[in-house]
Amino acid sequence: MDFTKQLEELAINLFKIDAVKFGEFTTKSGMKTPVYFDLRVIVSYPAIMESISDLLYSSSLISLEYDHICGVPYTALPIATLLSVKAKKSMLMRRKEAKSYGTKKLIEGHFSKNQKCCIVEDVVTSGSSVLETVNDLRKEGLVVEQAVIILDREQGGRQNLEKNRVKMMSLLTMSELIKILVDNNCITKEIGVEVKNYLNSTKAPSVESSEVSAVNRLNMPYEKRAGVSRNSIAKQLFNIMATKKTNLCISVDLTSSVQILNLLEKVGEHVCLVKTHVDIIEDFNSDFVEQLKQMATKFNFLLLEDRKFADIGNTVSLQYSKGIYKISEWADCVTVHSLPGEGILKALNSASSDKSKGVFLLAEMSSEGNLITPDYTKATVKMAEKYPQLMTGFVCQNAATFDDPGLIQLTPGVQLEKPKDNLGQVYNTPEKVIENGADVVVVGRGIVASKNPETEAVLYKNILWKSYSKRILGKME
Ligand code: S5P
Repeated sequence: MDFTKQLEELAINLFKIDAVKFGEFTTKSGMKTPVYFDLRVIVSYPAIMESISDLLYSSSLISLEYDHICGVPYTALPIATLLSVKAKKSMLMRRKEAKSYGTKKLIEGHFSKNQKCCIVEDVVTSGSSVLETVNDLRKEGLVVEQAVIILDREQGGRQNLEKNRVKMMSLLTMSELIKILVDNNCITKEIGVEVKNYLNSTKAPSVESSEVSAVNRLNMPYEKRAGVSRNSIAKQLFNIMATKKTNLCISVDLTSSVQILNLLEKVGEHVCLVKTHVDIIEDFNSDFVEQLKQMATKFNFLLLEDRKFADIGNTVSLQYSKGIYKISEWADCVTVHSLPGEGILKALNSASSDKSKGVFLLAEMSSEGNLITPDYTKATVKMAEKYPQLMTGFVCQNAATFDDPGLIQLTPGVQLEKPKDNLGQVYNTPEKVIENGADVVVVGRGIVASKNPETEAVLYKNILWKSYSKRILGKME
């Protein structure tokens, strides 16, 4: 039988065995619904179990790369078992509660860190149950990026999973199921329309978005994240953002110290971080550094020298503390490329300095055609794991780059005016970068080159803060 025919037969059979019912029901979370699923009954029908596992296997699992399969307890467990046997891949089982006796394991089965695990689930509404399982597996060091499910209720689950870097493949969406049932006279057209209207108007209940937030740095407020940071600069920066209500970093790419100080006098109160390229300043001197530091204290912002170190450890430790800039003496944090390997972090970590220090590692770049690959990004994040006290965060463009809520995503390439410059820079809007996981947003020419930098800084600050406030409530679309 061909795939479409088999899927159609499955949909009709699910209706026949009352695994899908129509009427007026109230869900666990108190939501009224004209359609209800109870896939627990499928265990009584071996032919349906077989058909579901055949279809899931041939439509998705066969094309995926993974080491283990893990079902979301409990309804999906028998399906996960069948799939594990069919695919000849080992299965993992997640306990809902850790055992109170013996080994306090949450995950049963043999596995090693960095192995890939594919999730199996029956029905997805908000995605929160899948995410609970994903979270426990990730805590054990497993890589979880795929979920195969029987039915997508199309109420926000797919988006919630995507936000958490899990790609969902479903056998049926609710609309497809309804179409099959109407076409085969199992339900009337009217019921079909009623269910469609319901789907269009009802999102997953809010209780589920708070469950989602438990596993997502994007929904955690800055003040909470300060509490889990292991780098003192990240802690300070999170606290400054929460206090000043701004996540704007200004990139003062100007070539005269007077221009920089004048600009900061105007925008200082609106930013949490000031990013410099001191090697472009023509009259750099120690007096400028003193005034910069005073301004940082006066307006309560931190200083990031965007040096983008990229040499062997020994050279970098000299570039960091010697020469005319003596960066280590005044910069709270610096940007660093991972390209040369771990030695660069080792060097900065052991560089003696009287003050706290932090590193933003470049995991991605905003410029067109840059040579960074997804593997490079992953390896960069991995490299940072050994230096938790040094790491302030990553310079990157995507939320999927890292999970640790104690680290900061610094995102440049932001402007309201235009989509790019003529030298390869690519711009996103402030709303977009916050949606993509930015915690601190770098704006340079968008403010610096405008007629009225202060007005412009306030504009960026307000849009960014509004977008962040929405994000922590889990309301980003
Ligand atoms: O990928 C990157 C990384 C950085 S740190 N893309 C960037 O644009 N930057 C820096 O951010 C860049 O060096 C510049 O100082 C700033 C962006 O400036 P704008 O004028 O294009 O907003």
